[in-house]
Amino acid sequence: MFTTIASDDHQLHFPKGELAGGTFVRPYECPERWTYIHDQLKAQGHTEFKPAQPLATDLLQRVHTRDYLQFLQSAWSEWQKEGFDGEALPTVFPARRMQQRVPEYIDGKLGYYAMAIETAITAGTWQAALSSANCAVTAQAEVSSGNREVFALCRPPGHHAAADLYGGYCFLNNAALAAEGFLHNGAERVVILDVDFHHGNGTQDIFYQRDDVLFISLHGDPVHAFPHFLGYADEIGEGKGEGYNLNFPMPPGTPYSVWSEALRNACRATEKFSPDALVVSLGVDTFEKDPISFFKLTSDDFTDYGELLGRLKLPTLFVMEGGYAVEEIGVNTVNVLNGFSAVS
Ligand code: SP5
Ligand code: ZN
Repeated sequence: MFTTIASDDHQLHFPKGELAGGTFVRPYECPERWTYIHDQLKAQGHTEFKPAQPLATDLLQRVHTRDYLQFLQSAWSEWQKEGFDGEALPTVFPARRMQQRVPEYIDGKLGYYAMAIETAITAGTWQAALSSANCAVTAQAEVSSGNREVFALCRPPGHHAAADLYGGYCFLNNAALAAEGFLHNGAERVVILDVDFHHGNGTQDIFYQRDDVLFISLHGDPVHAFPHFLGYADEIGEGKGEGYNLNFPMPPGTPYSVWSEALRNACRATEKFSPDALVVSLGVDTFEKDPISFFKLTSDDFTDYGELLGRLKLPTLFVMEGGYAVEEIGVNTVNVLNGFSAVS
């Protein structure tokens, strides 16, 4: 039975709008995602829930810059001070051939720190993001103290957030914080395996020059898929991090037969690295019915790959990332955990 670390604070982040396809739509990343997963965990006997402890605070500055953390905390009040009616969204960016300096005015700050514009900042966003990070680090502590079945039900997700970038529904990088937690608790090497449909650009960037965290990501080819500007196969790490970043971009329509071969390769690389802990960035937007993604995994495939992960026999932490087929998100997520349990 899995122990789940979760926080009701996720509800504090519920933007009304997301710019998609040229119109404002209700955000795909919505509070019901959490509820469907929560309810399915209970329905399938994973009845142990523990609250998040404020354990992320000490680790935040290992992952994020001081100025970025300050920005996230004050963005909503700075936006409100201007008397704007809507939610805080960026409109202008430090693109090529422009200054990379932090402006003072909130419009400029939003553009400076954003990597995408679909993600609104609202009144409760900081508290929700901080609690989500606390879920991840509390869950990491639970694994470090010997629990073999731990799930961090994080919302908002984290893998698109870099040291000083938010977007793609992410603000604080929960998986990166958990990896830092493992290192702080005595681990020498950690693997972060990102199976969300989207490339974990934030996580990759955070550990790109390091050899103590191997980052592996299976995702939609950036030529076709968000976040479009990172996630190519030739991104292998830099400096002493060279060789410690592994990307498996895959094309539209990719079925489980192909995806699972990439996962087997990822598992071999994980075993070769011989980590003390494994963090799984668990997005279930690889599902065939996901509204914004293009892989073709079925609900049963999630159970199957949960087993592949269980066979690694590593201290493992599952951290929730994406998944937008809301009615099936609970079943698909719990299937991974059940597959893992069945063999571990
Ligand atoms: C954590 C996570 O999964 N973040 C994903 C953020 C994706 N945001 C923008 C996606 C735009 C996709 N547009 C494709 C529409 C196809 N109908
Ligand atoms: Zn995703």
